[in-house]
Amino acid sequence: MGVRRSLAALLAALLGCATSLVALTVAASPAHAAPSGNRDVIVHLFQWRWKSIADECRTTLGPHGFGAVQVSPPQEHVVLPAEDYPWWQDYQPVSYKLDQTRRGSRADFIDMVNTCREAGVKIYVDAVINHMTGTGSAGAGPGSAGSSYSKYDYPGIYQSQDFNDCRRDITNWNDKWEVQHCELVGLADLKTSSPYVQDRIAAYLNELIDLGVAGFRIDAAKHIPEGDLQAILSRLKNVHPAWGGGKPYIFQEVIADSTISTGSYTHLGSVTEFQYHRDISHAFANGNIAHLTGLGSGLTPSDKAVVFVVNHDTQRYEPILTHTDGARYDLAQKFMLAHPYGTPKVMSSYTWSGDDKAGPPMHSDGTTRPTDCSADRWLCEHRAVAGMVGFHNAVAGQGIGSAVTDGNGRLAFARGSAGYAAFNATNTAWTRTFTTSLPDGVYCDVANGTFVDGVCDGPSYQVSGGKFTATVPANGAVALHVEAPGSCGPDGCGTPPGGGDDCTTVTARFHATVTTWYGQEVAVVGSIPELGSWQPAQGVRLRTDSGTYPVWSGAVDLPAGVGFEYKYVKLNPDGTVEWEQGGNRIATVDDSGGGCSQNFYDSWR
Ligand code: LAG
Ligand code: CA
Repeated sequence: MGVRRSLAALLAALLGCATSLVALTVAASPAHAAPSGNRDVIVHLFQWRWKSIADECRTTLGPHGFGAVQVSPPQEHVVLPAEDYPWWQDYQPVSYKLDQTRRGSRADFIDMVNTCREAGVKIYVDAVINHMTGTGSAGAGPGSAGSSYSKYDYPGIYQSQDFNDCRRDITNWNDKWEVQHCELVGLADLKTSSPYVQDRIAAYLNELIDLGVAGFRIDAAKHIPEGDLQAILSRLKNVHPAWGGGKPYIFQEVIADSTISTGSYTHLGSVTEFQYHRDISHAFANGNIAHLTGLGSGLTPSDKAVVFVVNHDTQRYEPILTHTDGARYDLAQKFMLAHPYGTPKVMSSYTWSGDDKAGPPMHSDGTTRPTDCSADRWLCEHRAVAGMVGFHNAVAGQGIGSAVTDGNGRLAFARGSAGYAAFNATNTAWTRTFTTSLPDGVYCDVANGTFVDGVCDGPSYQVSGGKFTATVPANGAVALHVEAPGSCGPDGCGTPPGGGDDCTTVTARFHATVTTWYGQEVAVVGSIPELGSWQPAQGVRLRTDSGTYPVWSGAVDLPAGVGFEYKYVKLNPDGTVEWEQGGNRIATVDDSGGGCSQNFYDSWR
């Protein structure tokens, strides 16, 4: 526990002090049009089961034009029941067997790769190749696929001579040799300079390539000397012909500091640009976005930068802007997809309360439950920004132009004549006439809806003489592009979200973290009839179970555009009711969850 804290502290210190750190007209599109563009957007389906990822590729990622999924590490990992099966089991490899992880079997993995490929979506594997297991898990029993092991001894793969001699934690982070040859949070550090170790790692990655994997995130890349990593990568095969048949896409996790820069690794592939994460997160958290046209300038060259608002580590150890920030966070992810710098990586998370080591929704044996975006603790926040992936793809190669701002918190810009997007990081709506280079026509607003198979599920706007007038919602956006035509109905077009677009009814999903004692129930009750008109017995009952507790969830259909107030209540078996403290929670029914849905993430107060 102390060691884990020190990783958090280290990350915090590093993050804190790092200095270096087309269609031409809007005529109807062809039937079942695959979204165009080069499809480079990555979504990190953190901790998802292989089968759930396959389903998501088919139903959502492919149709919306996502390019790739970053999947959690697929190799055999430690299993730690005494720690309640933390998510970070994955980052302690026991062997390179794919046979069984908490996310499914080897057959499930293969099926996922194939299903996603058929949907036009690549799989990028998180490759944990700097180290094996740590001290804390020594003697903890077999790995997830049944292999026995102890620290520095992994039968049939690695023995003591395959690890670096510095068998202690990294302490001096200003000493590059130490950062690369000593132990990251006590994890047995592989002697990556050894040809045998290089061959072994390359064999693992090549097996994945043979199965159809198209790229790799290199975990802890800066802890592997550049030359060693180059030797490993030079051994890799070409990828599946469906992906062009060239070398796999490589992006290296490098948290740059004054000792090791991203530039030391860019000759080997792309790198994660943590300074972008800090810049965009602070800007949206502070409502200070007017300067963001220049986001990324001075950082890693755009074609080598993988960019993100948040990742699975920063959302825990150094949160700036995360899912707990609601609309602003979704807005930042939408902005990332509208802006030209870098290759965007969208986060898809699950919630936890208390200890940040908490694993995903799981069964009692520590294996992961299938994803259900309307239940458990799965957030699926990538779905809320899915429409913007089409924008990103349609405007590829076009620079930023015609930028306008209104104070610090509002910014709109064109992407050539292919798209136009407006962002409002303030708490009041922004109504304005925008001047674009878009051809005249009617466009689908993909910031508040989606455009799939020729169908616009969102508001539409009429551009004439290059101009359109819109009300950009508080903490919201409007985004139009040439590959997503809209339609204007008898009520006109440009209706703000939730106010009368395709959704007349919105499925409101409540996810509340509430600690209860056995026998207590939880309900949401509010000012409108659907929420019981403030009568606890008529409210919407939420449910939980051992895998999801203390998160209680439930859904109810609400009329779009209606404002309401609500609170959570605990219902005692004797009929008495315990109300939340403080004022009422205030909300408006909109379809910000995508597909005529809306999510509420709350904690009992
Ligand atoms: C990474 N990138 O470089 C991952 O993004 C990050 O999530 C990994 O740390 C880290 N490098 C190692 O692959 C995660 C957790 C750590 C966890 C580690 C190994 O953030 O907390 O450490 O995975 O499971 C855990 C304990 C430590 C303990 C260590 C070894 O928290 O206290 O020392 O295991 O037993
Ligand atoms: Ca190392």
